[in-house]
Amino acid sequence: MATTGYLKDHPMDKILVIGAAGQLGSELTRALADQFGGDQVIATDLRAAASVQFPYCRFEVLDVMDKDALGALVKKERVTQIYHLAAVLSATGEKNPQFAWQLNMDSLLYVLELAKECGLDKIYWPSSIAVFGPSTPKTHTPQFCEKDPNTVYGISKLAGEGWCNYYFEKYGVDVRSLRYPGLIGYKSLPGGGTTDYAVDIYHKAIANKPFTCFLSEDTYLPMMYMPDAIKATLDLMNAPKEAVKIRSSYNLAGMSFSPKEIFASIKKEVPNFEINYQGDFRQAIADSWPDSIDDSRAQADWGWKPSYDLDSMSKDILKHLPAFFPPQS
Ligand code: AKB
Repeated sequence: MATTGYLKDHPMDKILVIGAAGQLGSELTRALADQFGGDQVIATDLRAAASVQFPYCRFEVLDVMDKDALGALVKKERVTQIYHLAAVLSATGEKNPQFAWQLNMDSLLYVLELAKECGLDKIYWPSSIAVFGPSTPKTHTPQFCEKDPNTVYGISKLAGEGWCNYYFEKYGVDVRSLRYPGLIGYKSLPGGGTTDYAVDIYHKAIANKPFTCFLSEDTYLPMMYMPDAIKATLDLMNAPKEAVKIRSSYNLAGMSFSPKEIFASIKKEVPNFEINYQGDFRQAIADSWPDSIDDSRAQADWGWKPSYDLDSMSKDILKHLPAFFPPQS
């Protein structure tokens, strides 16, 4: 129930998801519709064609860079919570840094301003392990440590964390955030990240085709299976306000593995599977990120605990993926 601002007397939560058709959005929107009811959730995306993905909730076309359209929609619908998921990710961001900065930063500031102006109940905004950089401790990376991101995506996420904390401290905006590791799911495709290989590899495995990996075999990265990421997001958003003690963004860990290890895990289920390695510019990005994350603050503050490890994830994905993405011959 909305409790603040112009929404004081609003009897129901109304959730706006920006960038709902993306990898995280398409699964999180479903979970939000399950929690709040489909009529209370508005999925939005740039493309009208994305509406077919949301038969279970409402859908509106929205360009988050259109500040006036965003404000008008929030006010007309008496939105109480915004999940702002639209972003240009690490690999795509390096191809057009100016655009990545503009989209990632301007859209966040529009949402935070709107939250302040309208007294919205809660805002969710994802951060990433990309906030870390070459000077960051590489293993069990702590919550608070040196951060010198060297991608425009990482720079924008680090600046965004600062803005979230600022709007909380200065204006009391209840904004919550997680530093996601690489997210791996079977229901949707990733778009332009450095960790995308760990999704693509399963598609090749079910198609019985060899996989060419753009990272070297011993490149460890923090990763998480999508059901864990959805659970973490809802746990954080449903936690009492006082429990959320970090208002920049929480470290979050699921598992950590290398291409060699995910290949071995898949090979247990698909014995003929083959891999080869052909590095590209994403290797340097991966090398600047941590191998593994210390998420003890998330555990202590709001009880975070992941459920999946590499083998249980592989089994689950290989079982369900063909129904979502039939293998191409
Ligand atoms: C990326 O690889 O850019 C993302 C991320 C780790 O935030 N998946």
